[in-house]
Formats: sequence, C-alpha cells, structure tokens
Amino acid sequence: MSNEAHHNDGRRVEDARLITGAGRYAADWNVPGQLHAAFVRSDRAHAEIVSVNTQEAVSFPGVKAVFTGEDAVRAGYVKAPHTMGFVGKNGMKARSPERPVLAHKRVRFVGEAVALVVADSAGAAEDAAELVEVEYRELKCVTDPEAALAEGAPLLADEIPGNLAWEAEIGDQHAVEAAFPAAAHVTRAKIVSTRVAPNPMEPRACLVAYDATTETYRIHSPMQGVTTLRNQISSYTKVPQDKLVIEVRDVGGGFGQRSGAYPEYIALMIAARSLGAPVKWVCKRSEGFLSDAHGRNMIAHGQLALDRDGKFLAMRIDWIVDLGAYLSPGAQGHVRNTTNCMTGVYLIPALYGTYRIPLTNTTPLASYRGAGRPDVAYVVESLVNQAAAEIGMDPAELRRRNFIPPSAFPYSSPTASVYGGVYEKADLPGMLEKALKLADWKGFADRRAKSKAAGKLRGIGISTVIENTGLGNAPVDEVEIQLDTDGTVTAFTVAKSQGQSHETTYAQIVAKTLEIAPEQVKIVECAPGTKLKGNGTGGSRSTVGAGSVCHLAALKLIEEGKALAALELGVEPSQVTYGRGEFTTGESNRVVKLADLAKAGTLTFKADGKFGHTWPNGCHIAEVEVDPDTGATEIVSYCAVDDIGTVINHAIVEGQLHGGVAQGAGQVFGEKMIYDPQTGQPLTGSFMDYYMPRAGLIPELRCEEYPTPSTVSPLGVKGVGESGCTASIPVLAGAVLDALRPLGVKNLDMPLTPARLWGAISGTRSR
Ligand code: MCN
Repeated sequence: MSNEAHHNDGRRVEDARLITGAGRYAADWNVPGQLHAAFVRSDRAHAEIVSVNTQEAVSFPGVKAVFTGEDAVRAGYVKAPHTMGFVGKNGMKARSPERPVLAHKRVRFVGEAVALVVADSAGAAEDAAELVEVEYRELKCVTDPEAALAEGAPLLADEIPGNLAWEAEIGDQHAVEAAFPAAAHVTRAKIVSTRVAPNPMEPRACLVAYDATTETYRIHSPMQGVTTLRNQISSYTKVPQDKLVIEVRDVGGGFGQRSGAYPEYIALMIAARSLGAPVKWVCKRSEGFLSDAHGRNMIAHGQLALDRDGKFLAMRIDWIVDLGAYLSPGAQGHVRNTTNCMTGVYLIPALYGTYRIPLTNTTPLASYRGAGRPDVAYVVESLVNQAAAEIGMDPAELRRRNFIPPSAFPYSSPTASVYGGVYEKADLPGMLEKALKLADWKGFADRRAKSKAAGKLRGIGISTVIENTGLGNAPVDEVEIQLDTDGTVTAFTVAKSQGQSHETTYAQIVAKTLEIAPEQVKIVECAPGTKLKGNGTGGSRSTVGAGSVCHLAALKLIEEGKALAALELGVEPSQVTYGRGEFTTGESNRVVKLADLAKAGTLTFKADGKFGHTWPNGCHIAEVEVDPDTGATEIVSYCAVDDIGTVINHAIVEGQLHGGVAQGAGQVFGEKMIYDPQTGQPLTGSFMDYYMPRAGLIPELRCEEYPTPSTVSPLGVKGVGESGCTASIPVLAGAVLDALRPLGVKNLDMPLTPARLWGAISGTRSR
C-alpha cells in the first residue's frame, strides 16, 4: 500500500458526530440526583467585602445551600496555582494575592465569584443568587497596566508593593547600549497587543460528584488535557490526584483558555462534598466575558538599531505584561514564548529585554492561541516594517538582508539560554521567495494604482515569523495502544482535541506506521481514570508530542508483535517481518494477522517520548483595501507559506491556518476588552459590544507548504495550531498601515475599526 493510500482524503472522522448533534460537551453530562449552581459575582472592580447576607437566598424555594468565601477559607482552597515559576530580576519570584475560590474579604475584579448558590434547578439557583446581599466598601481601582505601575496607584495587595507581581531582564544591556549610538538609524515604537476575550463556542461548564466512601471527586469539564487540570486542582485543594477523576469527551474550542483549573470548579467541589449530591454549573456567555481568562494584553516599547546598509545591530524591548488581578495557571507563555522568539527570524547581534508584570483590577489572563508568540511577532515585525518605511527600503529586501541564514542553523538565539530557544533548521530566504511569488509581490504597485483609480487605499503587509512548539511541562508523553481480538487498534492519549481533529490525524499516524487503513484505528483521548502521563493540548505541541508517541507505540506493537508472532510461526523473532497488518516469515507461507495476535485477549503496548521545541516558521502576505470615506477595510488577498515540517493532513492544516488567521483578523479589526478606567467596569461584556470576526471578513486563503522536516520529532512534524494567529496579526495590521502611510499616518493601534481608520484618514486630511 502506498503512503498515499494510508492518508484518507482529509475528511475528519469526528465531523459526523460533531455536526449531527451527537457530540457530548460538558453541559451534556447529567447524573442522577444532580443539583444546579449559580455564582454571585462581584459587580465592583475593587472593594472590601463587609458582609455577605445569604438569608433570603437560603430560604428561596428549591435552594439547598449557599456557599461563601468563608467556606472557601475553611476548606483551605485559597492559593491558586500559577505557572510563573521563572526566576526574575535579583532572583525575584512571581507574586500573586491569595485567591480563595469564593472571594473572601476582598474582591479585585468585576466578575470574581463571591458566593455559590445550589438549588434543585438552574432557574431557582439563578433567581436565588440575585437575593444574596453583598455589602462592599469600595476601594479605588486601577485597570490600566501602566497606571498600575505608576507611583501612588491603588494597591491590589499590601504584600505586593507597587503592584509589581514580577520583574525580569534578559539579554545584554551593555551590548545594546553600546550598539545604539553607533547606529545609522533607530526605529522606535510603542506597540500594544490588545486584551481579547477568547470566547470558545462552548461556554464553560462543570459537573462535580463526590463519592464519600472512596473520597473521590468525579469532575466533568471542558479542558485541554486531563493531567494538567488534575495537577492544578490537586495543587489548589491538596486533594490527592488519584482522588480526582476527570471526564471529558468533546470540547467546543479551547484556545489555551481551557487549560487551567478555575476557582469555580473547586467551589463546586466544596458544594458537592458538603451536600452529598452532584452539582452542575453551566456558564452563561456574559458571565464568561467576566470570568473566563482573557488573552494577549501586552505593551512593548521597542527599539531597533540598523547600520547604513539596513543590517540590524541591536534591539531592545521593554514589556509590560498585564496578567490581571491574579496570576492564573496559564500565564507563563506570555513570558516564556516572547523570550524564546524575541529576535524573530533575524540575526540581531545584541538584544536586551525587560519584563514587568503589574496586577490590575481586571479579569486574569491566560494563554490564548499563540500565548505570547503572536505578541512578539507583532512587535518585531512591526518594528521591521516601520524600519523599512523609515529608511525607504522594500520590507522584503530588509528581511533578506537580516534573515538567519540556512547555514547558521541550528541557531542559538540571544535568548537561547533563558528558556531553551535553539532554533532548528529553517530555510527563511527560500520561504520568502516562495511567498513573494505566490502573492505576486512585484505586481503590487499596479494593483495599488488600480485600487486608487477606484477610490480605494490599497496596502500590502508581510510577516516572516518563527515560533517554538512542542516542549511541554510533563516529563514525558505516553501513548498506549490496545489491540483487540477483532484486530481493532485503539490508541489512548492524554492530549485533548478541542477542535484540532486529533481523532483523524493520530489515527492516520498509527495507520501509516502499521500500514493499515485509518478506519481500523480508534483514538481515545483522556480516558476517564487514565494513568498515562503526558501533556495537554496547548502550545501546538500535540502532534509533536502525542502524535510522535502514537508512531512510537505503533512501532512497539510491531516489535513486540514480532516476538509473539514468532511463537505462532515457530521461528525466531528475527525471522519475522511485518507489513500491512500481517506478520510473516520466509520460512513458511503462514501469516499472523493483527487479529490473530490478540485472539487470546486484548494486548497493550505503551510508548513514551520527550521532545524539545520544534520551530515552525512562515511567511504570510496580505493585501487590503481601505475605503477612505468610511474607514472600512476589506482583506482582498491572503497568502500563507508555512514550514510546519512533515504534514500529516493537508486539509486539517489548512483548517488550522484558517482558524488562526480568523482569530488574528478578529484582534486586528475589532476585538478588544475595554474597561472603564474610573469604575473598572468592563464595557464590552457581551456580543452587543464585543466584536467577533465573521466569515465575510476572511477571503479565500492561499496556503502553501515549504517544509523542512523537524529533527526533534520522529515524524518530522512541527506544530501548526497557532501559526495562523502568529503571522496574521503583523501582516494584517501592517497591510492597513501600508495603505494609510502615503497619507502620512505613521502608526495605528489595534483594533483597526472603520471609526479609527476614518479618524486617522480625516486627521491627515485636516492637516
Ligand atoms: N497537523 C498536521 N501536520 C503537522 C502539524 C499538525 O496534520 N505537521 C495537524 C495535527 O495532527 C492536528 C492539528 O494539525 O490535528 C493541530 O496540531 P498541532 O499543531 O500539534 O496543535 P495541537 O493539536 O497541539 O493544538 C493546539 C493548538 C493551540 S495551542 C490552540 S490555542 C488552538 C489550536 O491548536 N486551539 C484550537 N487550534 C484550534 N483549533 C480549534 N478548532 N479549536 C481550538 O480551540
């Protein structure tokens, strides 16, 4: 069977289930005797809690109990786990206020859970929640990260002076300071990656049941991998991991936001144990805007020094990373990934970066598709594009002059020693030329002239990006393959698809290794009670991690299968060969099929692997037309050339790019969480006010591959799940700026709404 025959035609095997309503999401789980929960949430951004009066709520018909911060403190569930374990300036460790799972004595953002009402119906719980009276003593709030760090800012926690949760510096300050005075040109910019609300399609939900005889909690929740959630819940509660059974089947989008243990889940554990009944909560969309972790939210002051020929000499980036009122479990990417990719795809001999993380009276932040990678790409690519405009050089040519050359790989970036940033091989010049051709870069001047004749401002944007994917926090990724008596092969993994089609692609991997049809392979992710070690899905690492181990486990089946088949065939294992689901020997015509191997009972084969970072990279080029009379933008073309190593499934990879580009476009053109600076109230708390990208925004993408197989993964794969986001933000924002630059517009802050662009255009006209 040829390799091609092992690939199906790209169709996702999970689609039939998901689009016919047969999916099973967190809210679809129901268990006998379950009760329903509603949270009372803070409507103040910053306040002391004077009292919580639950009397009326408790006596509301159907209500079983109301829990408050006192219950959370009594349980000892006050220390939220976070992953910012890095060592900062002068050995500084990250600091976060205590966070009881129901707020106690103090609230620090609008939406923080203050009380939990449990009733025999969701309606009763919601109605009673309105009867809980919370008396607050309001405190001054601060929602702007720069204001939070300023002298005299309201303090979120007495033990965290200056609201400074963490501070760090990386790189070589002296080298950078020496390089700048010698530069022929310095480009400077303040670049803001806006705060967005991820809004996966499936709202959060959680159902917790407690078995008093075994002291075990069974938790149904949407998440990205069973081990991460179990770890974090255990760390929040000190409940041993083997007393936490986590159940999940389908997840309707995650984007990083689902990876962590939210306080609500743990408050439900208190309720389920105390009431001796399962308790279920389904988050409403407007509640999600307030309490689901937000994404991005980084400010960078960047400076890039160039010599007379446009060669980069040095770069400095000062970051302010606003992670909200508390450090959440999923916040480390903001620092680790921006550090890993801080010089992008360029040779920049001297680099210096600083980080400051303030606490603000806003919803906590976590990884959001790209987790720092889109932010750093946006900063570096914007600096490069601005430098090209300032020195009057074609931005493609400026890139050519500064790329890390193929001969320099594996490339140890100036930040390689911080969190492990050695780039594996890439061919950046080749990638650029392919993309320029695909996008007909040379023909742009003509297209711009045509647009101008039609009364439109046309702009072109380019980004060349690289990102780290693969490495995870778990010590290894394990996969177990089960061979059943009928020859069916089932692979069990820890990673969890939230829409990334693992059931299709992992099955393809196993099928290809075993030379059988993908239909013969079933994938089960996060089986309840699984003892497998491994990483959740995040950081576009599942294919590098779990995918590679699927291959290794299938190889194990072949190797161990040979020994078993040898017994049947009456030969030495070395005399057995395997192919197309059959063990054969040159000694006879006898054949042992996979089903024969397991005829006496199911067999299992376990493999593990630990992989470093892989480095997908790409060049995206887009063109936009801006209507100067309305400020409305149309993306008129989008070309993506990506090196994601060996591709398992082309259709799925394109789908991943489409989704990522749409999310990037959403951020560029409209998405932004806005807080009222005086009151700390979110002003974009529903889809009435918060922009979401629609299908009409995104044109037909032209995607092409330019693979340099990874040497980190035995499959040669690099991740792709976040590539679309990382490349699209600089490319789309850059294209719009390019359209307006001839009018004298020098910078534009996202979101690039019609109103903002119209204002910028009118401003230049009135000048
Ligand atoms: N793939 C492939 N060939 C490659 C690389 C990947 O065919 N060389 C396939 C994979 O097998 C998998 C998909 O592409 O089916 C994505 O793989 P990978 O890049 O390994 O990413 P993960 O599976 O680890 O997914 C995580 C990534 C992240 S971090 C976010 S955030 C994200 C994303 O994927 N969230 C998503 N894509 C998403 N897509 C959907 N629909 N929903 C989300 O929540």
